[in-house]
Amino acid sequence: RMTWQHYHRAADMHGWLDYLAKTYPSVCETLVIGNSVEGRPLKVLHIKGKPGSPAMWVDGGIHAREWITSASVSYMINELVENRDAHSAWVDAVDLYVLPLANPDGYEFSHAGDRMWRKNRRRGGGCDGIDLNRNFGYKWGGKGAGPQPCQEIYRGSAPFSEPETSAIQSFVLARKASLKSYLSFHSYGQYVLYPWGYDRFVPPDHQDLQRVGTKMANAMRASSGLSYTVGSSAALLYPASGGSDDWAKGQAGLKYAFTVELRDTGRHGFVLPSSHILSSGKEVLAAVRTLAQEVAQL
Ligand code: 0X9
Ligand code: ZN
Repeated sequence: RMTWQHYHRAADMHGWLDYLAKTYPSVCETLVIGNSVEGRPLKVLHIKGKPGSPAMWVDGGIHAREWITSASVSYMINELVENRDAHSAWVDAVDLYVLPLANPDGYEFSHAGDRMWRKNRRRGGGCDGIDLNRNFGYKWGGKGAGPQPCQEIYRGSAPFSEPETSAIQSFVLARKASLKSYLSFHSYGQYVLYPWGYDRFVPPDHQDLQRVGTKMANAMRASSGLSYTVGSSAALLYPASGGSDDWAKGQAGLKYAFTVELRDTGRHGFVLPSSHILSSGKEVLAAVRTLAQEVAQL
């Protein structure tokens, strides 16, 4: 069982995913899609829909210090598995693939070493770590991604040089016929962002993304009362190339690619008190439900 009073360590979260799969084998299964630089599993929970359902990808924790994302995504998982009947109207209609801890080494380092760590834990000569959200292979190495290992936004030596991004790439490409959406949770700022992130352009179907993004933001506000700003990533935030969302849309061809920046708007920033886990988790559930309804045309 998991509690929502505090943030958990990586081994705890992984053990709990295995417990869910063991306890509810008809509802979900765990899939190890690869291993991190330090050898931790990249563990996906597949929450099964009816056979032939459209599939969705959800990840949290690409950035180590953004603890609220892994905790909130875990809350959503728990709700959908332990209390599936309450959500079956939409959970039956989609195949959900959820990776709560996309950067387990960085997450652990942010607990035991440096609370403000962002990157993965690839060892370098002078500085350690690659920014996994600059390492995806669409417009890799463009604006807002650094060539120097000591930068917080270091892109790595090549697209998908890191096992964490490369595992996501392989998994998504293998299922790209059924995957319809890609949703990455980050913090902070309270934004619903859609491509492009690499520069201030929008894709041809940007009106669909704006419409669905607005629905997600409305659902989150209905859940918690907090406001989320919707818009294209580079225009609203800053240009940053090599992100997961741009790759999912631009290369893998998944129409609905979003990055959601969870709470807050700067008071606590990355160091968000654990008292927010429950209400942030409910927002995540509301956002994913809204996207599922769109993807499954409910
Ligand atoms: O800069 C990032 O990677 C994200 N913000 S964060 O504060 N969590 O680091 C925003 C990413 C938006 N998407 C792209 N730029 N592709
Ligand atoms: Zn982030």
